[in-house]
Amino acid sequence: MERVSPDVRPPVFKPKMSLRIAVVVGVLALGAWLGREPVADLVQAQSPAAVFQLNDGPGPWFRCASGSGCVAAGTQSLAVVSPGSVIKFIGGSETETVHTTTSLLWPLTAGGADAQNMPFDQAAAFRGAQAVTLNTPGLYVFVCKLHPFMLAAVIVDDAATTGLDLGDQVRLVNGLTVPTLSDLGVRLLRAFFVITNPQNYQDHNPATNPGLAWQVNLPAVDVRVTGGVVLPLSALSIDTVLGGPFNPGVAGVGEVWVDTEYENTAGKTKPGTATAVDVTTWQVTKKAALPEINMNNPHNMWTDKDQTVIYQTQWFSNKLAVFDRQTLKLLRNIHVGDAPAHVMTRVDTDQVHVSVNGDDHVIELSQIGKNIDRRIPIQFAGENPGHPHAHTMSFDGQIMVTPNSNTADSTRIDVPSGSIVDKTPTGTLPIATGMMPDASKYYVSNYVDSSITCISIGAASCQTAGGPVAKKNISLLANYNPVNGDITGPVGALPIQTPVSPHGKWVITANTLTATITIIDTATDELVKMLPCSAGCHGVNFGAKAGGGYYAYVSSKFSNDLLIVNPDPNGDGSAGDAVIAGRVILVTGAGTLTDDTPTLNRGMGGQGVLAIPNPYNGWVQKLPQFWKDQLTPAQRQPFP
Ligand SMILES: [Cu+2]
Repeated sequence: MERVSPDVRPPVFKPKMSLRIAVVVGVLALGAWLGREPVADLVQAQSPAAVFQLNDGPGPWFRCASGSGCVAAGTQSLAVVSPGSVIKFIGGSETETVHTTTSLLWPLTAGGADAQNMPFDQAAAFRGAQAVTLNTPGLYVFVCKLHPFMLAAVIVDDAATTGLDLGDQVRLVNGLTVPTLSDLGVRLLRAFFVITNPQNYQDHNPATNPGLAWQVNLPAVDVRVTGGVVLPLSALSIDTVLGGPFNPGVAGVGEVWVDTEYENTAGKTKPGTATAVDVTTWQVTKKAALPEINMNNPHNMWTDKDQTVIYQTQWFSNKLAVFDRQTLKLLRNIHVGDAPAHVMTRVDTDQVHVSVNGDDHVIELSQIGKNIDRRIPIQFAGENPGHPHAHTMSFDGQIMVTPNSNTADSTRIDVPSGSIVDKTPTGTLPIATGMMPDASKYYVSNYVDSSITCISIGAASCQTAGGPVAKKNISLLANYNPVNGDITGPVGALPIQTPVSPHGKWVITANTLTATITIIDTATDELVKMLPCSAGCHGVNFGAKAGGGYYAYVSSKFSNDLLIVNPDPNGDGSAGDAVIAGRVILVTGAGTLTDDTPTLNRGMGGQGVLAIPNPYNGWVQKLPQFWKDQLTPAQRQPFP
């Protein structure tokens, strides 16, 4: 069992007797933390006590904008209120798309019941306002089911107790219940303070962070946790050193694009750029901000069969942008529907499929996005919208699968007819999919459950010790004790992208909470490896390695780096020897072609990843000769 390196696994907080001292100056500390208002004013119930403005970020996507409960605490997404307070969420002029304000976790009553009015959710993503009254003291976290890095936290504090009440236990929306004073509770709290403040993101660039320090200072305020223990929240602060850039020993083929979704530039108000790394030199060669369309949160990309354009979703908008891969010239900006998330092509026609995350369908467009050809529903009439996120297409263009984040299931579609063939229940908040190169089975990552659902297409193909089964749940937390933090094997919490390698041997998953990469061997459908990644790792995609084999490229939201994973250094087909082979900083350099000037959060927000040339079975066979010539015979035919 290897240990995760210190830059991704900050010291786990262990309760100590010395901390079990009620701090009599707690109220004063809170006053100092707030720095502006006496506590007495804050605990006055008002209606609403906190108004969260939903916005396109980055950082405080749920920004506490008004109300006596808003506190400045190294985050703008936290409110402290008294019991009986009304909390309001407004999806108005500050965001271009729809969202949900869904309970991620909430406290339990003294009797062990859910806090009143919990869980809070909506049947579909909305524009407009939502409100909820919070009565039970403790910690509440709200999340957008479409964009699950959008977070708001509310502490309902009983003024009669010492320290801000986080509650004895919290329950996650999937039912998992843990003490607030537990490893998982602590990880979630820390993650909240990192995610909601871009100043807490990791800067792996020695040019701007010479000591490669990573410090996250939580407020010096006392909180009351499990068993009435009072401790300073600042005990959970992070102070460590990050890894710097280094190049892999073996070059890649072509280039890799990363959506640096949180990078701000001078020429537009909305965040996000698409960054290209030449993987033969590991230099950042291109960065597209598309200021002429105020490109909004570029999230995921794909390319046409000739590898000439980049299809670029804008996740906080309703449009798909298409730009020239070499010149960055904008070709098209097409309305496709609310919160377009992922994009892939259909290999038999080179048509384009965009998942409409804020709605109930996938949009099919003609080549280069010239026209909208079809609207393909992903659920049956009368059902709640599925809010599909990262769909995957099969090698032959015949099958599409979607993870439906709103309805906890996955849809399989027959693409030529556009009809639903199957719907399979998954875990809570399924967000991404990956498919075998022969379409024998696919994998769905379940964000809140921290699991992967293997689903067979046709004959039972999900492997177990007792033989193949139709469906299998692969827990990413089986080797983790959420209370004491013990890790006894590969672990991943809050998994996101989960592609299958072009030759079908491995499933590689980026796990955003634990900052770990986990690898499943498709021959057993068991976890075989864990590697460290940067804060909020999110995107994974494969690209060809010079001379044969593959790299997996991993992006991280709360960081400015791209990691290069060599899944199989000894070439034996097993990923048990996988290593981090390199790290590239995603900021512009002297030779970078760009259409705008980066200003803030430079290179940050890593999400969608796309390798050129496209190495996947079905697509690789259609590459222009120029690209085929750079691949080995096995790469040109990855799945015999
Ligand atoms: Cu959202």
